[in-house]
Amino acid sequence: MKKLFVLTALLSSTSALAAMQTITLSVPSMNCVTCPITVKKSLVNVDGVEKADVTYATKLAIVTYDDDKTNVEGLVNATSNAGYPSILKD
Ligand SMILES: [Cu+2]
Repeated sequence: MKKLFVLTALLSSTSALAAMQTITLSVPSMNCVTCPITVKKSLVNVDGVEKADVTYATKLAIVTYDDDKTNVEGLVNATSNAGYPSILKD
């Protein structure tokens, strides 16, 4: 019985890891060094976002999120609502 419980816990933690996604968004309207702060804040406030690295020099946002909780559209909406429209970079 105990073994079964451990196995179940192991399987559910594996599927939680599998749900993490990392994408790169292009945020062309960032025009100064403080813009990334606003963009990053908008992204990390989205439920499910674990990490957001936003760089002014490249105008890119690299976002790690749980795809059970949000998706690309949710991330794009978050930056757009903060005044910085973004698009998925592939
Ligand atoms: Cu700025």
